[in-house]
Amino acid sequence: MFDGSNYVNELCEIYQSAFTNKFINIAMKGLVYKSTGSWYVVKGMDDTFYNARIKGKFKIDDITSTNPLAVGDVVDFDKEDTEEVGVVINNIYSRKNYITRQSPHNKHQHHIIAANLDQSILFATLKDPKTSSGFIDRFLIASEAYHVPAIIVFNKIDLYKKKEVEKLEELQFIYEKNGYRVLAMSVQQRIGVDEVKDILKNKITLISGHSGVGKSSFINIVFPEMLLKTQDVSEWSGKGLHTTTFAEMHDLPDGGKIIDTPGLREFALMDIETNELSHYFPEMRILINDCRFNNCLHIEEPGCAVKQAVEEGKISAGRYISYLNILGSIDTKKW
Ligand SMILES: Nc1nc2c(ncn2[C@@H]2O[C@H](COP(=O)(O)OP(=O)(O)OP(=O)(O)O)[C@@H](O)[C@H]2O)c(=O)[nH]1
Ligand SMILES: [Mg+2]
Ligand SMILES: [Zn+2]
Repeated sequence: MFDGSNYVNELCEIYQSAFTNKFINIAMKGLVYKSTGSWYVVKGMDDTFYNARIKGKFKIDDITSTNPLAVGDVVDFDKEDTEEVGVVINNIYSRKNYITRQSPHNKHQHHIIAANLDQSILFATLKDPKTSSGFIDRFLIASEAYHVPAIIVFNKIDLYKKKEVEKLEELQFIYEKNGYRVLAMSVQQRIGVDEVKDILKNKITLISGHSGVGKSSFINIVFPEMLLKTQDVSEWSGKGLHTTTFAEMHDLPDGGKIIDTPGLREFALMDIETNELSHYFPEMRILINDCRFNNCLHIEEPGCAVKQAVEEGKISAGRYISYLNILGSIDTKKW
């Protein structure tokens, strides 16, 4: 397995030797810890945080994105002579991976959530607010497509009544069967938090999910030294009241890094072709070669192994419905 922290560390070491030899005295390599879209916070090799801007246009990874630079990017920067506080980023290193979503302003543009990740944890809740299975599936597909291992954590289990507990068991069964790790947690009651904390050790982890699911609360509870802003549940209106405004990376005291993100309202997928969608459902991926037609979209085609597995209950009906919904939403227009 390719380890993100090693990747970043290696790049950093290469630079450090140049830096300590006073090879270059104002240029430095760093890691983006915060990105607002117009300015950035970068941690340099000297362990100092710098406010940074970018100069010129960057385009890497061959995608059109609204933000050229994201949390997790490895960059080179210069200390500006004219401005004492700020530094200027002049190079981005190619990314090991990244997760994007559709830009809220332009549906044909990507918005990069974070780069160079070891894993992503999706925080979901079945109450206050409710995370739909469709949202979970979209997130998992993006993680599959960008090769970022995904874990699902259901938070706020203290609020779950019989109905939600049954739903949790059902979802846990379905996702675990498909190879995803699923954990149940209550940040408020301190149930299951240590298990989630253990997953973070020495990894770069993206924490994602709807607004109000408890991402920042979790980070505050397990790493009290970091105290981030959280929102009061009574203020949760479900209407874009995001307390975490920008994605931000934090160093964990025992090694590793965590990226807190603003709540996502929806998760629209980018750049996925209709004929490759089923490849991102592990339970469908293994059956694709058994379909009669090699261009089978698993809708109404005769001899479809996926459809048969759904009928036999081997593939969950809910996951198949997600598949059909996502298939229907894929924009086939090329821009
Ligand atoms: N009952 C209950 N409430 C919780 C739990 N975890 C968090 N909360 C509450 O949920 C509310 C939202 O928590 P946040 O941590 O701000 O949520 P967030 O995911 O960071 O939200 P955004 O920053 O908007 O994306 C706060 O009032 C928390 O106190 C839990 O396990 N149980
Ligand atoms: Mg938050
Ligand atoms: Zn098929």
